[in-house]
Order: sequence, then C-alpha cells, then structure tokens
Amino acid sequence: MHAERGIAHDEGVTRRSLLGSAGALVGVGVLLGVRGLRSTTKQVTAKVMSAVLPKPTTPLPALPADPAAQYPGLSTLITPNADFYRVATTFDTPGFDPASWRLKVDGLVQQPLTLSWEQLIARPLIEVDAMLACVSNEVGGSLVGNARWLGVRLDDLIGEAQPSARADQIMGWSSDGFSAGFPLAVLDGRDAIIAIGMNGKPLPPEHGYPARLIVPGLYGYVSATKWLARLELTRFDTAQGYWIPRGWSAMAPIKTASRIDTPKTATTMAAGRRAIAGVAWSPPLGISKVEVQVDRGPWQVATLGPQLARTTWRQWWLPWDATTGDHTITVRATDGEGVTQTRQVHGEVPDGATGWHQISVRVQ
Ligand SMILES: Nc1nc2c(c(=O)[nH]1)N[C@H]1C(S)=C(S)[C@@H](COP(=O)(O)O)O[C@H]1N2
Ligand SMILES: [Mo]
Repeated sequence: MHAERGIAHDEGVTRRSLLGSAGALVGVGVLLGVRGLRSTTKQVTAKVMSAVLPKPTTPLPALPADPAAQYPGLSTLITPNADFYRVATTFDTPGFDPASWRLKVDGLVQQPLTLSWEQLIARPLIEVDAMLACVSNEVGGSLVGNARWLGVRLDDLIGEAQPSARADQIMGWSSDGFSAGFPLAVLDGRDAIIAIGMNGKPLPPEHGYPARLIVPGLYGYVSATKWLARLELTRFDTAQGYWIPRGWSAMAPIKTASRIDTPKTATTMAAGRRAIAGVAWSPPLGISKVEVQVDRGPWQVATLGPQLARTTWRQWWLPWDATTGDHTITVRATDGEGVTQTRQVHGEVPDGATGWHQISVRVQ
C-alpha cells in the first residue's frame, strides 16, 4: 500500500501513467535514500518528542471515554500518532532549525509577512479536533485518521496579510517543494490552523514537523501541506498545486463516508450476539445518522458515539445476532444536513471514491 512506501497516489495503472517518468525518478531516489533516511528519522524523532510543546491559549475539554474500549476492533476516537496513516511524495523529512526557520505569507497580498518560529508560537494557540483523509482512500480503506491538533488560526494570519481582491487561492508550500492549494473562501470561520502539535506532542517528523496546515473538510492533497514554509495567495486560473497537473481535481472537499471496522470482511465467526461497529465522517458538517443493512434486511439505525467536533469522524455500533450462514453487511451515513452518502460506486480519481462499504462474513 502506498502509505507504507510513503509515496502518494501512485498506485495502479491510471496513477502510474499520470505520473510518467517523473514518478519513476522519485522512485529511484527513494530506493537509494531509504536506509540512511530511516536512521536519521529515528534520531530526529527522539529529539522532537523530547521538545516542549507550548500550551494552548484556549484548550478543549478533556476527551470523553472512548467507546472503542467496549467494542474490540472499533477505531479509537483519536488515532495515536504512531498509527496515523502517512502519505508523502518522498521519504525525506526536512530538518528544523528554530533560529533560521521562517514562514512567509506573500503573493497577492498588500502586506507580505515573515514570521520566525518564536513569532509563530507566540500567537494564540487553539486546539482543534479534526480528521485528515487522503483522496486515495478507497471505500472501506485506512488512509484516514483523527487527531487533536494544536496550532495558530489561519484566517487571522491571512487577514493580517490583506489578500488583494484578485486572490482566490491559498497555496501552502513545503520546504521540500510540495504545494497544495485551496479556496480562500474555505476560511469561513472553520478552525483551519497552522498546526505545531498533534495529540499532545510536537508534530512527528513524518507528519510535518515543525508546522503543517490542517484545513478541516478538505482532502490532504489540496490542503494539508507538511513542513510548511510559505503561504502564497494566488489564483486558481494561474496556479496549481502539486497533484493537480497529475490528474487530480483542484477542488476536493472530503466526501461523506462510512466504514465497517468490525467484523472484518472475509472472517469466519461463531454464531451469537456481537456488535457491528465502525466510523463515519462528513467534515465539516458532521454525521447525523448511520444505518446498517444485513443481507437484504431492513436498514437499522446504529448508535452514534460522542461527537468531539463535526470535523472529526464519529464512531457507531449496532448489536447483531449472528446466525449460521454467509452474510453481507452494508453501511451508509447521513451528513449533518440530512444528505445520505451516495451508493454510486466511483474510484478515487479525480476527487475521492464513493459507494457504500460492504463486507462478507461466514457464521458457523
Ligand atoms: N510536504 C508535503 N505535504 C503533504 C504531502 C506531501 O507529499 N508533501 N501529501 C499530502 C497528502 S496527499 C496527504 S493525504 C496528507 C497526509 O498527511 P499525513 O502523512 O500526516 O497523514 O499530507 C499532505 N501534505
Ligand atoms: Mo493524500
């Protein structure tokens, strides 16, 4: 799977042909670099994890009890950093020198800004519960995670730079040349941040240390620039982020989705009472309902877990009397505005997969 190789979106024939020879070159670089980089990353990780993270100016309440403790196999409310999916165009994790680090805000602005690390972390720090999803996540896939982030509000900072009337896109650039652009209009009050913390720790190097963007509701490839170095105000008609000329959509809100975590597909189990459980998401609207269908039976409404925020995934579960035989189980979710996710099956290209997640199990 591409997350393990650390290479985004290059799975399968379609994406490979989209990547062409540039993709091949990236591959070679990664193969040559892997051994050295792995050990460097380990040393960097140790250093980062012992660094002191500033406290939030406005903390969120403590996390509620996690229903995953009651339902083995159910995704936890918060994804531990070590288990969080990982996607990047390279294995390299750029270094960080707090003395020389700078974040620039420029492009179509009246007031270009340059912030040092100290200036960035001296700003008010908020906590945000939000999930991150990869556009390459297939229906039922695992390229999604949920975290409590710590960071600086993006709308305040962009406001200070005074975007010109012509600007309609914010392009986040990383120190390694990656870019991701999203509409300026997405800053509609939602908690988009320059994140410096993830689940109470500094961002792990592979997740963007020292700073990355988190824009709730958008797929990572158009928003979540890791190793952030520059915010450039641009226009969609003249500037494209890294993945756009490679066949992916410039506009990419996260699609409503639901996933069955337990039971796992293709498993054989004993007859009796058990739980069907999983997660569902539709950031930033949230989830209002999850329904489960066993075989051709009626749609049954599942119990929903705590809602940390409408920008996170929501756990759900349903008791089930498993009877002997082969069964299919299907799930569908409804968003915060009452719209049920489409059953239309579509692949990940160009703006995210759709369709209901269905599993098959054998009960003996
Ligand atoms: N610098 C940089 N940032 C990046 C990427 C990248 O390749 N390079 N990939 C993006 C994509 S496609 C996704 S889905 C998310 C993944 O973030 P994670 O690895 O922390 O889960 O990061 C985004 N930010
Ligand atoms: Mo992604």
